[in-house]
Amino acid sequence: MFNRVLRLSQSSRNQLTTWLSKGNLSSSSNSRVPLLEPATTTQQVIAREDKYGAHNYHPLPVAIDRGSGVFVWDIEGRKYYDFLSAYSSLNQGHCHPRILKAFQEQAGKLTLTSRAFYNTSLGEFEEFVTKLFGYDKVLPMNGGVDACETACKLARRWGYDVKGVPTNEARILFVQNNFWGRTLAAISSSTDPSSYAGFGPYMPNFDTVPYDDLPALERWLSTHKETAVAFMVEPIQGEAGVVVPSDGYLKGARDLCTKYNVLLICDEIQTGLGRTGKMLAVDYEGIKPDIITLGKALSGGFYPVSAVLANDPVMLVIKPGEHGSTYGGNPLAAKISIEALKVILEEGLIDNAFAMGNLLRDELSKLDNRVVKMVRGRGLLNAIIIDSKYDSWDLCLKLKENGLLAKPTHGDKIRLAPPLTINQEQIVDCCNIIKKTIEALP
Ligand code: IF1
Repeated sequence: MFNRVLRLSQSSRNQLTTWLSKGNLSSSSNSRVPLLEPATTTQQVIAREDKYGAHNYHPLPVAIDRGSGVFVWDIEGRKYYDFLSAYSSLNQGHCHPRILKAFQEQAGKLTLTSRAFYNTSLGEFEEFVTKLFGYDKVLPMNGGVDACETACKLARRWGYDVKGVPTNEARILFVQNNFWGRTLAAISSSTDPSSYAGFGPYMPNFDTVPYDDLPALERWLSTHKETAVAFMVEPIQGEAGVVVPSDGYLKGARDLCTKYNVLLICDEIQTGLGRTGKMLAVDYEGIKPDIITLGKALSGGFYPVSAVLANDPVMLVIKPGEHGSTYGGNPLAAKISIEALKVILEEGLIDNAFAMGNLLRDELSKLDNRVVKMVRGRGLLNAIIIDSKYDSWDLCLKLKENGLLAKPTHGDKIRLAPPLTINQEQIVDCCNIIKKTIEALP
Protein backbone atom coordinates (compact mmCIF):
# COMPACT_ATOMS: atom_id res chain seq x y z
CA MET A 1 0.00 0.00 0.00
CA PHE A 2 2.77 2.39 0.97
CA ASN A 3 4.70 1.71 -2.25
CA ARG A 4 1.57 2.51 -4.24
CA VAL A 5 1.63 5.98 -2.83
CA LEU A 6 5.23 6.92 -3.49
CA ARG A 7 7.70 5.47 -5.99
CA LEU A 8 11.06 6.41 -4.49
CA SER A 9 14.47 6.11 -6.10
CA GLN A 10 17.01 4.09 -4.15
CA SER A 11 18.93 7.24 -3.20
CA SER A 12 15.71 8.83 -1.89
CA ARG A 13 15.02 5.67 0.09
CA ASN A 14 18.52 5.85 1.57
CA GLN A 15 18.01 9.53 2.47
CA LEU A 16 14.67 8.72 4.09
CA THR A 17 16.11 5.79 6.02
CA THR A 18 18.92 7.96 7.32
CA TRP A 19 16.46 10.74 8.21
CA LEU A 20 14.09 8.36 10.01
CA SER A 21 16.96 6.83 11.97
CA LYS A 22 18.06 10.24 13.29
CA GLY A 23 15.18 10.54 15.74
CA ASN A 24 16.56 9.06 18.98
CA LEU A 25 16.13 9.30 22.72
CA SER A 26 17.84 12.09 24.65
CA SER A 27 20.91 11.14 26.68
CA SER A 28 19.71 12.19 30.13
CA SER A 29 18.57 9.17 32.12
CA ASN A 30 15.42 10.57 33.73
CA SER A 31 13.67 12.45 30.85
CA ARG A 32 14.04 10.02 27.93
CA VAL A 33 12.20 12.58 25.78
CA PRO A 34 12.28 11.40 22.14
CA LEU A 35 14.17 13.84 19.92
CA LEU A 36 12.29 14.75 16.76
CA GLU A 37 13.74 15.82 13.43
CA PRO A 38 11.11 18.09 11.77
CA ALA A 39 9.87 16.80 8.43
CA THR A 40 10.48 19.17 5.52
CA THR A 41 8.99 17.20 2.64
CA THR A 42 5.81 15.27 1.90
CA GLN A 43 7.92 12.14 1.49
CA GLN A 44 9.31 12.53 5.00
CA VAL A 45 5.84 13.08 6.49
CA ILE A 46 4.51 9.97 4.76
CA ALA A 47 7.54 7.87 5.65
CA ARG A 48 7.35 8.80 9.33
CA GLU A 49 3.65 8.01 9.55
CA ASP A 50 4.20 4.73 7.73
CA LYS A 51 6.95 3.74 10.12
CA TYR A 52 5.42 4.84 13.42
CA GLY A 53 1.67 5.01 12.83
CA ALA A 54 -1.04 2.37 12.51
CA HIS A 55 -1.97 1.69 8.93
CA ASN A 56 -5.70 2.23 9.41
CA TYR A 57 -5.96 4.81 6.65
CA HIS A 58 -4.80 5.22 3.07
CA PRO A 59 -4.57 9.00 2.74
CA LEU A 60 -4.06 10.90 -0.47
CA PRO A 61 -0.30 11.64 -0.70
CA VAL A 62 -0.48 15.26 0.46
CA ALA A 63 0.92 16.58 3.76
CA ILE A 64 -1.21 19.49 4.89
CA ASP A 65 0.57 22.01 7.08
CA ARG A 66 -1.80 25.01 7.28
CA GLY A 67 -5.45 25.83 6.67
CA SER A 68 -7.51 29.00 6.39
CA GLY A 69 -11.09 29.27 5.17
CA VAL A 70 -11.58 27.06 2.09
CA PHE A 71 -7.83 26.64 1.54
CA VAL A 72 -5.06 24.42 2.85
CA TRP A 73 -1.32 24.51 2.12
CA ASP A 74 0.96 21.48 2.06
CA ILE A 75 4.41 21.23 3.57
CA GLU A 76 6.00 22.41 0.33
CA GLY A 77 3.71 25.46 0.33
CA ARG A 78 1.36 24.36 -2.42
CA LYS A 79 -2.22 25.70 -2.06
CA TYR A 80 -5.38 23.65 -2.45
CA TYR A 81 -9.13 24.04 -2.20
CA ASP A 82 -10.37 21.69 0.53
CA PHE A 83 -13.36 19.84 -0.98
CA LEU A 84 -13.67 17.36 1.86
CA SER A 85 -13.86 19.72 4.88
CA ALA A 86 -12.73 16.86 7.12
CA TYR A 87 -15.92 15.01 6.23
CA SER A 88 -18.14 18.04 6.94
CA SER A 89 -16.40 19.02 10.20
CA LEU A 90 -15.17 22.31 8.74
CA ASN A 91 -18.45 23.91 7.67
CA GLN A 92 -17.12 27.20 9.07
CA GLY A 93 -13.85 26.82 7.14
CA HIS A 94 -10.36 26.12 8.48
CA CYS A 95 -9.26 27.97 11.63
CA HIS A 96 -12.23 30.35 11.75
CA PRO A 97 -10.96 33.42 13.68
CA ARG A 98 -14.04 33.78 15.87
CA ILE A 99 -13.93 30.14 16.97
CA LEU A 100 -10.17 30.36 17.46
CA LYS A 101 -10.67 33.39 19.73
CA ALA A 102 -13.27 31.56 21.79
CA PHE A 103 -10.94 28.55 21.97
CA GLN A 104 -7.96 30.65 23.10
CA GLU A 105 -9.92 32.58 25.72
CA GLN A 106 -11.36 29.45 27.33
CA ALA A 107 -8.23 27.33 26.90
CA GLY A 108 -6.33 29.79 29.05
CA LYS A 109 -9.01 29.81 31.77
CA LEU A 110 -10.46 26.30 32.25
CA THR A 111 -10.44 23.32 29.89
CA LEU A 112 -11.74 20.33 31.88
CA THR A 113 -13.40 19.65 35.23
CA SER A 114 -15.04 16.27 34.58
CA ARG A 115 -18.75 16.05 35.37
CA ALA A 116 -17.95 15.30 39.01
CA PHE A 117 -18.34 19.07 39.42
CA TYR A 118 -20.35 21.77 37.66
CA ASN A 119 -18.56 24.21 35.41
CA THR A 120 -19.68 27.68 34.34
CA SER A 121 -19.78 26.98 30.60
CA LEU A 122 -21.70 23.71 30.09
CA GLY A 123 -25.09 25.11 31.12
CA GLU A 124 -24.69 27.95 28.60
CA PHE A 125 -24.06 25.42 25.84
CA GLU A 126 -26.98 23.28 26.96
CA GLU A 127 -29.40 26.23 26.99
CA PHE A 128 -28.10 27.55 23.65
CA VAL A 129 -28.29 24.26 21.77
CA THR A 130 -31.65 23.08 23.19
CA LYS A 131 -33.28 26.44 22.37
CA LEU A 132 -31.70 26.48 18.92
CA PHE A 133 -32.91 23.00 17.93
CA GLY A 134 -36.11 22.91 19.99
CA TYR A 135 -35.55 20.02 22.38
CA ASP A 136 -35.88 19.86 26.18
CA LYS A 137 -32.41 18.48 26.87
CA VAL A 138 -28.98 17.72 25.42
CA LEU A 139 -26.47 15.05 26.43
CA PRO A 140 -22.95 16.21 25.48
CA MET A 141 -20.40 13.67 24.27
CA ASN A 142 -17.15 13.71 22.26
CA GLY A 143 -17.09 11.90 18.90
CA GLY A 144 -19.97 11.23 16.60
CA VAL A 145 -20.02 7.52 17.32
CA ASP A 146 -20.22 8.43 21.01
CA ALA A 147 -23.40 10.35 20.32
CA CYS A 148 -24.92 7.56 18.22
CA GLU A 149 -24.18 4.92 20.85
CA THR A 150 -25.74 7.23 23.43
CA ALA A 151 -28.84 7.48 21.23
CA CYS A 152 -29.04 3.67 21.08
CA LYS A 153 -28.70 3.42 24.88
CA LEU A 154 -31.43 6.04 25.36
CA ALA A 155 -33.70 4.13 22.96
CA ARG A 156 -33.17 0.80 24.68
CA ARG A 157 -33.75 2.23 28.15
CA TRP A 158 -36.84 4.10 26.93
CA GLY A 159 -38.05 0.83 25.44
CA TYR A 160 -37.78 -0.98 28.77
CA ASP A 161 -38.88 1.80 31.12
CA VAL A 162 -41.53 3.57 29.03
CA LYS A 163 -42.73 1.32 26.19
CA GLY A 164 -42.59 -1.84 28.32
CA VAL A 165 -40.38 -3.96 26.06
CA PRO A 166 -39.29 -7.18 27.82
CA THR A 167 -35.78 -6.82 29.30
CA ASN A 168 -32.91 -7.43 26.85
CA GLU A 169 -35.29 -7.87 23.91
CA ALA A 170 -35.13 -4.31 22.49
CA ARG A 171 -34.50 -4.17 18.73
CA ILE A 172 -33.09 -1.18 16.83
CA LEU A 173 -33.45 -0.83 13.07
CA PHE A 174 -30.86 0.74 10.78
CA VAL A 175 -30.65 1.03 7.01
CA GLN A 176 -28.37 -0.75 4.60
CA ASN A 177 -25.18 1.15 3.77
CA ASN A 178 -25.45 3.12 6.99
CA PHE A 179 -22.38 4.60 8.63
CA TRP A 180 -22.27 5.91 12.16
CA GLY A 181 -18.76 5.07 13.33
CA ARG A 182 -16.18 2.41 14.01
CA THR A 183 -17.06 0.95 17.44
CA LEU A 184 -18.21 -2.64 17.82
CA ALA A 185 -21.80 -1.46 18.21
CA ALA A 186 -21.61 0.75 15.14
CA ILE A 187 -20.12 -1.94 12.90
CA SER A 188 -22.71 -4.41 14.20
CA SER A 189 -25.31 -2.51 12.22
CA SER A 190 -23.09 -2.13 9.15
CA THR A 191 -23.72 -3.85 5.83
CA ASP A 192 -20.25 -2.93 4.55
CA PRO A 193 -17.76 -5.79 5.01
CA SER A 194 -14.87 -3.31 5.10
CA SER A 195 -16.49 -1.97 8.27
CA TYR A 196 -17.55 -5.17 10.06
CA ALA A 197 -15.59 -8.15 8.67
CA GLY A 198 -13.18 -9.71 11.13
CA PHE A 199 -14.53 -7.91 14.18
CA GLY A 200 -17.27 -10.30 15.35
CA PRO A 201 -19.20 -11.29 17.36
CA TYR A 202 -21.69 -8.52 16.83
CA MET A 203 -24.24 -6.61 18.89
CA PRO A 204 -27.52 -8.56 18.90
CA ASN A 205 -30.95 -7.16 17.94
CA PHE A 206 -29.62 -4.72 15.36
CA ASP A 207 -31.54 -5.08 12.09
CA THR A 208 -31.36 -3.38 8.69
CA VAL A 209 -33.76 -2.58 5.86
CA PRO A 210 -33.07 -0.93 2.50
CA TYR A 211 -32.72 2.86 2.60
CA ASP A 212 -35.52 4.94 1.11
CA ASP A 213 -37.97 2.01 1.33
CA LEU A 214 -41.05 2.79 3.41
CA PRO A 215 -42.84 -0.54 2.79
CA ALA A 216 -39.77 -2.40 4.09
CA LEU A 217 -39.69 -0.10 7.12
CA GLU A 218 -43.38 -0.74 7.86
CA ARG A 219 -42.95 -4.51 7.46
CA TRP A 220 -40.18 -4.50 10.05
CA LEU A 221 -42.14 -2.26 12.42
CA SER A 222 -45.25 -4.42 12.26
CA THR A 223 -43.24 -7.64 12.61
CA HIS A 224 -41.40 -6.35 15.69
CA LYS A 225 -44.06 -4.09 17.19
CA GLU A 226 -43.56 -5.51 20.71
CA THR A 227 -39.77 -5.16 20.82
CA ALA A 228 -38.93 -2.36 18.36
CA VAL A 229 -37.57 0.69 20.16
CA ALA A 230 -35.91 2.85 17.48
CA PHE A 231 -35.15 3.44 13.81
CA MET A 232 -31.84 5.26 13.22
CA VAL A 233 -31.28 6.84 9.81
CA GLU A 234 -29.15 9.49 8.12
CA PRO A 235 -31.35 12.07 6.33
CA ILE A 236 -28.83 11.79 3.47
CA GLN A 237 -26.38 8.87 3.46
CA GLY A 238 -22.90 10.37 3.49
CA GLU A 239 -20.43 7.51 3.40
CA ALA A 240 -22.66 5.56 1.06
CA GLY A 241 -21.88 8.23 -1.49
CA VAL A 242 -24.28 11.12 -0.74
CA VAL A 243 -27.50 9.19 -1.31
CA VAL A 244 -30.48 11.56 -1.20
CA PRO A 245 -33.75 9.76 -0.41
CA SER A 246 -37.02 10.32 -2.29
CA ASP A 247 -39.12 13.28 -1.24
CA GLY A 248 -41.42 12.12 1.53
CA TYR A 249 -39.20 9.32 2.82
CA LEU A 250 -38.28 11.09 6.06
CA LYS A 251 -41.88 12.23 6.60
CA GLY A 252 -43.05 8.68 5.97
CA ALA A 253 -40.51 7.33 8.44
CA ARG A 254 -41.62 9.88 11.00
CA ASP A 255 -45.26 8.89 10.62
CA LEU A 256 -44.54 5.14 10.76
CA CYS A 257 -42.38 5.49 13.88
CA THR A 258 -45.18 7.46 15.53
CA LYS A 259 -47.76 4.87 14.48
CA TYR A 260 -45.76 1.98 15.94
CA ASN A 261 -44.51 3.88 19.03
CA VAL A 262 -40.85 3.63 17.98
CA LEU A 263 -38.27 6.40 18.42
CA LEU A 264 -37.01 8.05 15.23
CA ILE A 265 -33.30 8.81 15.55
CA CYS A 266 -31.86 11.05 12.82
CA ASP A 267 -28.10 11.08 12.60
CA GLU A 268 -27.24 14.63 11.51
CA ILE A 269 -23.55 14.32 12.33
CA GLN A 270 -22.55 14.78 8.71
CA THR A 271 -25.70 16.36 7.22
CA GLY A 272 -26.46 18.82 10.02
CA LEU A 273 -25.35 22.34 10.89
CA GLY A 274 -26.03 23.92 7.51
CA ARG A 275 -24.19 21.39 5.35
CA THR A 276 -27.21 20.55 3.13
CA GLY A 277 -28.52 24.12 2.84
CA LYS A 278 -30.80 23.83 5.87
CA MET A 279 -29.80 23.92 9.53
CA LEU A 280 -30.71 20.22 9.68
CA ALA A 281 -31.27 17.99 6.66
CA VAL A 282 -34.58 16.86 8.19
CA ASP A 283 -35.79 20.45 7.76
CA TYR A 284 -36.33 19.69 4.06
CA GLU A 285 -39.32 17.60 5.16
CA GLY A 286 -40.25 19.58 8.25
CA ILE A 287 -40.10 16.58 10.58
CA LYS A 288 -38.98 16.42 14.20
CA PRO A 289 -37.11 13.23 15.14
CA ASP A 290 -37.37 11.95 18.70
CA ILE A 291 -33.58 12.04 18.94
CA ILE A 292 -30.98 13.84 16.83
CA THR A 293 -27.24 13.40 16.97
CA LEU A 294 -24.79 16.19 16.11
CA GLY A 295 -20.99 16.22 15.80
CA LYS A 296 -18.20 17.24 13.40
CA ALA A 297 -18.94 20.93 12.62
CA LEU A 298 -20.46 21.38 16.07
CA SER A 299 -16.96 22.59 17.00
CA GLY A 300 -15.95 23.92 13.57
CA GLY A 301 -13.06 21.48 13.43
CA PHE A 302 -11.38 22.71 16.61
CA TYR A 303 -12.24 19.91 19.05
CA PRO A 304 -14.13 16.60 19.18
CA VAL A 305 -17.62 17.58 20.31
CA SER A 306 -20.88 15.72 19.82
CA ALA A 307 -24.35 16.02 21.25
CA VAL A 308 -27.58 14.08 21.57
CA LEU A 309 -30.85 16.07 21.68
CA ALA A 310 -34.19 14.72 22.93
CA ASN A 311 -37.22 15.72 24.96
CA ASP A 312 -37.61 14.85 28.65
CA PRO A 313 -39.69 11.63 28.25
CA VAL A 314 -36.74 10.13 26.37
CA MET A 315 -33.72 11.95 27.82
CA LEU A 316 -34.65 11.47 31.48
CA VAL A 317 -34.71 7.66 31.28
CA ILE A 318 -30.96 7.82 31.94
CA LYS A 319 -30.36 8.57 35.60
CA PRO A 320 -27.28 10.06 37.32
CA GLY A 321 -24.26 7.81 37.00
CA GLU A 322 -25.71 5.67 34.20
CA HIS A 323 -23.91 7.26 31.25
CA GLY A 324 -21.22 9.86 30.50
CA SER A 325 -17.56 10.33 29.62
CA THR A 326 -14.47 12.08 30.96
CA TYR A 327 -14.45 14.92 28.42
CA GLY A 328 -18.19 15.01 27.67
CA GLY A 329 -19.52 18.49 28.44
CA ASN A 330 -16.16 20.07 29.19
CA PRO A 331 -16.05 23.88 29.38
CA LEU A 332 -13.66 24.26 26.44
CA ALA A 333 -15.92 22.23 24.13
CA ALA A 334 -18.91 24.18 25.40
CA LYS A 335 -17.47 27.61 24.57
CA ILE A 336 -16.08 26.47 21.22
CA SER A 337 -19.42 24.97 20.20
CA ILE A 338 -21.48 28.02 21.13
CA GLU A 339 -19.24 30.18 18.93
CA ALA A 340 -19.15 27.59 16.14
CA LEU A 341 -22.96 27.59 16.05
CA LYS A 342 -23.12 31.39 16.17
CA VAL A 343 -20.77 31.58 13.18
CA ILE A 344 -23.11 29.35 11.17
CA LEU A 345 -26.11 31.50 12.10
CA GLU A 346 -24.58 34.98 11.96
CA GLU A 347 -22.46 34.53 8.82
CA GLY A 348 -25.32 33.20 6.69
CA LEU A 349 -23.62 29.86 6.06
CA ILE A 350 -26.88 27.94 5.70
CA ASP A 351 -28.27 30.09 2.89
CA ASN A 352 -24.82 30.25 1.30
CA ALA A 353 -24.60 26.46 1.33
CA PHE A 354 -28.01 26.28 -0.37
CA ALA A 355 -27.09 28.79 -3.08
CA MET A 356 -23.52 27.62 -3.68
CA GLY A 357 -24.69 24.02 -3.74
CA ASN A 358 -27.15 24.78 -6.53
CA LEU A 359 -24.43 26.59 -8.47
CA LEU A 360 -21.98 23.72 -7.93
CA ARG A 361 -24.42 21.06 -9.13
CA ASP A 362 -25.43 23.18 -12.14
CA GLU A 363 -21.78 23.48 -13.16
CA LEU A 364 -20.95 19.83 -12.44
CA SER A 365 -23.91 18.69 -14.53
CA LYS A 366 -22.19 20.23 -17.60
CA LEU A 367 -19.18 17.91 -17.22
CA ASP A 368 -18.40 15.25 -19.82
CA ASN A 369 -21.01 12.57 -19.18
CA ARG A 370 -18.68 9.90 -20.53
CA VAL A 371 -16.76 10.38 -17.28
CA VAL A 372 -19.33 11.78 -14.85
CA LYS A 373 -22.40 9.54 -14.81
CA MET A 374 -24.30 11.37 -12.07
CA VAL A 375 -24.18 14.43 -9.85
CA ARG A 376 -26.17 14.37 -6.60
CA GLY A 377 -26.48 16.12 -3.29
CA ARG A 378 -28.11 18.91 -1.36
CA GLY A 379 -26.50 22.17 -0.34
CA LEU A 380 -22.75 21.63 -0.18
CA LEU A 381 -22.92 17.88 0.45
CA ASN A 382 -22.44 16.51 -3.05
CA ALA A 383 -20.88 13.67 -4.96
CA ILE A 384 -20.10 12.81 -8.58
CA ILE A 385 -20.35 9.22 -9.74
CA ILE A 386 -17.57 8.27 -12.14
CA ASP A 387 -17.91 5.85 -15.03
CA SER A 388 -16.28 2.50 -14.17
CA LYS A 389 -13.81 2.99 -17.05
CA TYR A 390 -12.09 5.59 -14.87
CA ASP A 391 -10.30 5.22 -11.54
CA SER A 392 -11.69 7.66 -8.96
CA TRP A 393 -8.49 7.48 -6.88
CA ASP A 394 -6.42 8.42 -9.94
CA LEU A 395 -8.85 11.25 -10.68
CA CYS A 396 -8.43 12.54 -7.11
CA LEU A 397 -4.66 12.42 -7.52
CA LYS A 398 -4.99 14.52 -10.67
CA LEU A 399 -7.38 16.93 -8.93
CA LYS A 400 -4.75 17.29 -6.23
CA GLU A 401 -2.12 18.15 -8.84
CA ASN A 402 -4.51 20.84 -10.10
CA GLY A 403 -5.09 22.32 -6.65
CA LEU A 404 -8.26 20.67 -5.34
CA LEU A 405 -8.42 18.02 -2.59
CA ALA A 406 -11.25 15.49 -2.68
CA LYS A 407 -11.49 11.81 -1.84
CA PRO A 408 -13.36 8.86 -3.34
CA THR A 409 -15.92 6.96 -1.30
CA HIS A 410 -16.90 3.41 -2.13
CA GLY A 411 -15.10 3.14 -5.43
CA ASP A 412 -16.81 5.23 -8.07
CA LYS A 413 -18.07 8.20 -6.03
CA ILE A 414 -16.13 11.36 -5.27
CA ARG A 415 -17.52 13.47 -2.45
CA LEU A 416 -17.43 17.24 -3.10
CA ALA A 417 -18.03 19.08 0.17
CA PRO A 418 -16.18 22.39 0.60
CA PRO A 419 -16.56 24.63 3.66
CA LEU A 420 -19.89 26.52 3.67
CA THR A 421 -17.96 29.80 3.54
CA ILE A 422 -17.05 29.24 -0.12
CA ASN A 423 -18.08 32.05 -2.47
CA GLN A 424 -19.34 32.11 -6.05
CA GLU A 425 -15.98 32.98 -7.59
CA GLN A 426 -14.33 30.08 -5.74
CA ILE A 427 -17.09 27.64 -6.78
CA VAL A 428 -16.58 28.62 -10.42
CA ASP A 429 -12.80 28.34 -10.01
CA CYS A 430 -13.17 24.84 -8.53
CA CYS A 431 -15.54 23.73 -11.26
CA ASN A 432 -12.98 24.89 -13.80
CA ILE A 433 -10.34 22.81 -12.03
CA ILE A 434 -12.62 19.75 -12.06
CA LYS A 435 -13.54 20.34 -15.71
CA LYS A 436 -9.90 20.80 -16.77
CA THR A 437 -8.91 17.65 -14.90
CA ILE A 438 -11.65 15.52 -16.40
CA GLU A 439 -11.05 16.81 -19.92
CA ALA A 440 -7.38 15.87 -19.59
CA LEU A 441 -8.23 12.21 -18.82
CA PRO A 442 -7.09 9.80 -21.52
C1 IF1 B 1 -13.54 7.75 9.51
C2 IF1 B 1 -16.80 7.93 6.74
C3 IF1 B 1 -17.92 10.09 6.61
C4 IF1 B 1 -20.76 9.93 10.20
C5 IF1 B 1 -22.12 9.84 10.56
C6 IF1 B 1 -21.54 9.21 12.77
C7 IF1 B 1 -20.18 9.28 12.46
C8 IF1 B 1 -19.77 9.65 11.17
C9 IF1 B 1 -23.20 10.14 9.54
C10 IF1 B 1 -19.16 8.97 13.54
C11 IF1 B 1 -18.32 9.74 10.86
C12 IF1 B 1 -16.46 10.00 9.50
C13 IF1 B 1 -15.63 8.92 10.15
C14 IF1 B 1 -14.32 9.03 9.46
C15 IF1 B 1 -14.61 9.44 8.03
C16 IF1 B 1 -15.99 10.01 8.07
C17 IF1 B 1 -16.95 9.36 7.15
F1 IF1 B 1 -16.21 7.99 5.55
F2 IF1 B 1 -16.11 7.24 7.59
F3 IF1 B 1 -18.02 7.43 6.65
F4 IF1 B 1 -18.06 11.30 6.96
F5 IF1 B 1 -18.72 9.63 5.74
N1 IF1 B 1 -22.47 9.48 11.82
N2 IF1 B 1 -17.87 9.88 9.69
O1 IF1 B 1 -20.41 10.28 8.92
O2 IF1 B 1 -18.51 10.13 13.92
O3 IF1 B 1 -17.05 9.01 15.59
O4 IF1 B 1 -16.09 9.71 13.40
O5 IF1 B 1 -16.78 11.45 15.06
O6 IF1 B 1 -13.88 6.85 10.28
O7 IF1 B 1 -12.60 7.68 8.71
P1 IF1 B 1 -17.03 10.05 14.53
